[in-house]
Amino acid sequence: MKLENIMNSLEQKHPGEAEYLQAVREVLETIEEVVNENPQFETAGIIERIVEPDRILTFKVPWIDDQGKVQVNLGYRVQFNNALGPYKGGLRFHPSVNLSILKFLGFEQIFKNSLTTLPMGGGKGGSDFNPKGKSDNEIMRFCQAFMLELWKLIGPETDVPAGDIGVGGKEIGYLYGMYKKLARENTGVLTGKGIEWGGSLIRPEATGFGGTYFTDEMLQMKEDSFEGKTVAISGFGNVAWGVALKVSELGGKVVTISGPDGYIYDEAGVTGEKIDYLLELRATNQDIVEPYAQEFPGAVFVPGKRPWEVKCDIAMPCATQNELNGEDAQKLIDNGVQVVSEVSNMGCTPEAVILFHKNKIPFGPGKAVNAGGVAVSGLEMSQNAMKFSWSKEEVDEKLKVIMNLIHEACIQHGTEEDGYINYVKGANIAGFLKVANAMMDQGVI
Ligand code: 2IT
Repeated sequence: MKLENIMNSLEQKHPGEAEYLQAVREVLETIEEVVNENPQFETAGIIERIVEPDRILTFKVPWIDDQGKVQVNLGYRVQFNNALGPYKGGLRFHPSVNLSILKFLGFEQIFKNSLTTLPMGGGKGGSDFNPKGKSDNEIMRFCQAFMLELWKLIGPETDVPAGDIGVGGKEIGYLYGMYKKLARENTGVLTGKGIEWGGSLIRPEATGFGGTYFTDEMLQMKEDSFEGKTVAISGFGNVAWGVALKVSELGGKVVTISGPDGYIYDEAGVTGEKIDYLLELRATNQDIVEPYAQEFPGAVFVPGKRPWEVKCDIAMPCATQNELNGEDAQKLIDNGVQVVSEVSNMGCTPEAVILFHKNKIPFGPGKAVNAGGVAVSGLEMSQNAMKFSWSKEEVDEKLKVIMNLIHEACIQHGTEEDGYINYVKGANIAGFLKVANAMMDQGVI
């Protein structure tokens, strides 16, 4: 495979789609070896086919705000690859949303979903709608207007969206209500539903819990554990909340959370009622963490900065893409970080990842570390299909097994000659091989 040729042609076709090109380059660089070992992939054009989405759907979303003014947002669904199952992936509502970001997320989702071992293809969608400062009624009207277009494109055996940044249980409720009304059926067309109406237990916590289980496996490889460890995390929403809960259960101490306004340093640890408070913060649609410092004296608010300057044993970015750069990575390394695991999608820049690898610091990439979220979405689909629900313990046990399998796959494909585990390489190869083989089996479609 001529990696550079494929990248050059993609750059020409999609100029300026920085996040998408970054995600593709990272995968292609690490799978080059296995592609060269399997010449049938080249003949079948597997790489050229896997890097382009099957289709991209865009639509206009007009809705009426509380002042009676009509607002217009853009809506998207990127159906990337369905070799392993229905397109599956979240919806992101954030003003930064554009095609490059949704294509990077959809592309990552293919390999992540493959790693879960469950039958799910890859997709992603969303809108540039900004939930910040919106009333519940505005959010409901927006979700309904968004679904008025989206419902024709999705279905329980076709494409199953879920949440992502800006889309939690509340938004899924409004989206599902409108889908059900239009399609006249009660099916598992979205995951992350409420527990009383088809949702899976543990789904809200799953990304954070799964990420913590995976990080625990990484620590076990060093004959270590979370016990007594100081953990820096970013974000304060759906993902950070689950991480804070599980890390403290496993004996670690989370000392930071963050928002776009800055970060909180809480030396006493984000535990107990403070974790519940994170959910209250998220529910305000304000996207700020400063109030945490007023609520809990002893916690310090550091405006306009990221938490990676804090001395910690473990760093777990939980917010968004490229939130930890080369400079941040160097600070973490200088401060003695032992393990870094991305719970956000592509949370670290390529420069940061190179530094972790160079310094032989175990680094878990998002598509492996955060796969627990979509894995439990897959389990929600199974429960919906069976019209049955598993207990919290059953779902949690299945989640643990899946995270362990993903970790094993990373070891199998990512262990280097000196014993260092390159989790990026391991996850990409393991995720890619299944999809590529399925595409081979299914012909040129
Ligand atoms: O990035 C992700 O894996 C998600 N936002 C969850 C996707 C899902 O379908 O549960």
